[in-house]
Formats: sequence, structure tokens, C-alpha cells
Amino acid sequence: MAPGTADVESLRRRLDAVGQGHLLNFHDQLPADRRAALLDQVAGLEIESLAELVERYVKNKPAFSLPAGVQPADYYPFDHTSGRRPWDRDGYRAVGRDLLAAGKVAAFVVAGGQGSRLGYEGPKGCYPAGAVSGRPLFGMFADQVLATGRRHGRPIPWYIMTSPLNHEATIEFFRENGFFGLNEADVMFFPQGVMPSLDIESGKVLMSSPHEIATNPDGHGGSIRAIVGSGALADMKRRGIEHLSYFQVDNPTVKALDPVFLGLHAKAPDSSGQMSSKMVAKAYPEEKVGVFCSIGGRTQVVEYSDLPMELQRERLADGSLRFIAGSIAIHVISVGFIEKLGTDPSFSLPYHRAEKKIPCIDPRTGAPITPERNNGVKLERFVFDALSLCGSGDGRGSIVYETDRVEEFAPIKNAQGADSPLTSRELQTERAARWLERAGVKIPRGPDGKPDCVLEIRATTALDAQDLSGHPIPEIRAGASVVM
Ligand code: UD2
Repeated sequence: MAPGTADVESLRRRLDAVGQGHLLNFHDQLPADRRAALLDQVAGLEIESLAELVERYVKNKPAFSLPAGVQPADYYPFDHTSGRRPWDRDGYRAVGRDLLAAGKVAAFVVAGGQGSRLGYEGPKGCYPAGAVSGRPLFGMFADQVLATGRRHGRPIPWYIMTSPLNHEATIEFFRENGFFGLNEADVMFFPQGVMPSLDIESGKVLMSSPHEIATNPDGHGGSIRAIVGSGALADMKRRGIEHLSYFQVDNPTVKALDPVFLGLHAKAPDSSGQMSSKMVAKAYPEEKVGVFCSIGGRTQVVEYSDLPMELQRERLADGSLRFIAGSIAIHVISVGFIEKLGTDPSFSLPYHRAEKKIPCIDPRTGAPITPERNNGVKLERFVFDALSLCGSGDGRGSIVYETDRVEEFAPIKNAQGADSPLTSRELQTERAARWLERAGVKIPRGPDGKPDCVLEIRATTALDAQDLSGHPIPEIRAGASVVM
């Protein structure tokens, strides 16, 4: 129900008190339905906290100071036989498989981002990513969820976090595609929260039209509260889910449900079983990825921009980088940890500030503004800031597991250059080529060693290289495009 006049006046007073009265400048001239929509949106703001946000993140820029004694985080090396830290890969794989077979694991993709760097209209998960098939990202993940469920004898629930900006379009896409063969009842969508976008100079909340506040999704860190608030947590508990396999929507080769990683998370002696992470060895010191560090004995991701370059360039005696553990945003998060954090009223993750070009209107005249330089500040929370909250006081905490870049990191972020559709296609092909070569297939390669073909192996055909043994494989000729 729309608020009455008294409510409007009270909202006006509260907004005026924090210097945001302009949000109702056009209210009185709006048709009734738009008035109601605007008032709903305004009433949903945490009005009283706006002044502090503006002061902390717009008028000032929070400075990160690297705590003394920062160390590289220890990790389980990809080569489990490595003398540095040998570990029982087969044993942990068995633990992970048992968890999957017992129905204790769900897949969880964060798909609420805006995908503006890729220049793709619409939810990013709809992007045609398959190297040969052009299968959408959502379809490629669905293949994995389906195949993993079949292998372990029970369907795997899949939670998809959207944002209010792409929620309906995402659900519609799944409907149009028949849920990619999954049972509709096992795919749950819930939207994350949003934050108002702020004017970079004044801190005033930007308006996208006379009846609408400009907002941005509140970051993947918003997932913890959104899981609780949307009812997804209750659904997980009802289904007996204990662990969420968390991944981003932009990486078609992610192992969406990796038994080895699940097993390490649940049973490694130094794991608190709350939140674990995958890393890849940084390709070069300046690579722009967050780095897993240990600060005061706790695992933390330090943004590349916050880690001094001399530390990023430091090398060990064997020539490898000392701070080598690059974050690829793949985690296992326990449902109990989400419940503990998300239901604690004092829990909050810090905001991170990003400067952006945000189309808006002039709050005095209503004239549209298309900015040519950054005019706004977006505030977001990052899920990996929850890593430092792991630990149970018994010496166990958040663990890190190394994976191989070619095996599971082929993200599509930019239209061109690094992390683009082209590099993803090359990585998907290289991974498929490796798997096929392991199965004894001859792959044509050019003088630079790269496959002279384009290859795609669907997860429903093989979840890993071993699955290809005994599978009929076509001959792969130079220049061919093969999907299997
Ligand atoms: C992220 C990591 C980076 C590295 C890289 C690996 C951050 C801040 N940085 O960079 O360290 O691990 O990934 O690929 O995360 N999303 C939402 N809601 C939001 C914002 C984002 O669901 O409000 C999702 C988005 O749909 C995507 C993922 O989070 O799946 C990553 O978002 P991004 O593009 O902001 O992060 P990126 O790629 O710069």
C-alpha cells in the first residue's frame, strides 16, 4: 500500500536531515503509481546511515593499510605428491563424493553483476560462451550440475543469485531453455540487495529518472544476507544442504562441484569447514588478481592494488613468487557459516568503493545526464572479506587449494584482450585437447604449440579427463571445430 501524506512528510524530514531531500523533488508532480514506486524505493533505503556512508566513502576515500607481518597463505599444492606439502587427493575426493551422494552439497552461482565491461546487454549468464556450440554460460553450468547429479545418484540443487536488475530476465531465460534439462524444482533464484549510487562530488543519491533512484547491486558480499533474507537458507536447511559450491557466472570451465575441493573443505585437519578457496599460481607478479595472504594467522584476500609491488615481485630461492596464490573467486561455503553470519545483527562486511559513469538526471530540472567521466560512486561488499571471520579458536581456519589454470579458469570479462571470449575459447580448446591427448587422441597443433582446431567437451560428455576413456572420439583434423 502506498504511504499516506503523513508518511511522505516524515520521509521528507528524514531525507532533509541527511542532505538527501532532492529524492522527492518531483514527487508531487508524478502520477499515483510512480509516486508509490518512488516512495517504496525511498522507504527501503537505510536513510539514517547515508550521511556516514557519504562521509566515509565519498568525501573521504578509505585508505587500506597493510597490517605488519603479512605472510603468504599456505595452500594445498595442485601436485599432491609435492615434497612441500603432500596430501591424500584420492582420500579427499572420496569424502567429497560421499557428500555429493548424501545430498549435502548444492551449487551456488553469483550472477547479479552488471557485465558492463563485456558490453553485453542482459544477464551475463545468457552469454554464448561454448567454444564451438555457443552454449550460454548458464547452460554450461547446468550441464555440470546435471552430470554431477547423475554420477552421484541424486539431483543437485542449484541456487542462482540474481539482482533486481536482471532477476526476471534470468528466470525467463531458464524457462525459454526448459531449465537446460534440470528439474525446475531444484533451481532456486533469489535477488541480492542494491545500494544507492552516489554523486562523486556531493554524495547525493543519484536519480535515474524523476521517479527512480539509481542503484547498483550490493556486491557478491551481499549474498550472505540475501541467502538468509530471501528464504534460500530455509530451503537449504529443509533439503539437508551443508555446503555450497560457490562460483562466478563468468567462468565456463569452473569445476562447479569439485569432490576433491569439497573433501578438503570438510575434512582437512586445518580447515574450520566454514569457507575455503581455490587459487591459481599468479602468471606474473603484476597480474591483477587478489592474493591469498595470512594476517595474524587468518587467511585473507588482499587486493592487488593494496599489496606493495616489492612484495608482489619477491621470489623464493627456487625462483617462484613468494606471494603466488591468486584468487579466482571459487569457494566452498558452509550453510552453518552463512547462517551464523547472516543472522547476526552485528555482522557486516566492509564496503569497497568504485568510481563509475552513471547515467542520471539533474535533480533540479529533471534533465537527463549522460556522463563523459566518472560522476558516481558505487559501493559493494566482497564475499571474500568473510574469510577473515573463519576460525573456531582451535587453530583451524580457512584453507586454500591450488588448481590448474587451464583446467578451470577461462573467464569472460572483457570484450577484447585478456579474459575475453577469444581467450576463453582458446583455454576451453586447450583443456579439451589435453583431455583428448590423455585418451590417446592426436591433436593437430601449430608451430606455437597451440591446438590448430577449436574444441569443446560438454560436461554431460565428460566431467574430467578420465571420463573420456572408452568414449567414442572423432578424428580431429587441422582447422576443425568439434563439440562432443
Ligand atoms: C573478481 C575478483 C578478483 C578475481 C576475479 C577472478 C572481486 C572484487 N574481484 O574480479 O579478485 O578473483 O574475480 O575471476 O570479486 N556479482 C554479483 N553481484 C554483484 C557484483 C558481482 O553477483 O553485486 C558477481 C558477478 O555476476 C560475477 C562475479 O560476482 O559473477 C564477479 O564480479 P566482478 O566482475 O565484479 O569481479 P571481477 O571479475 O572484477
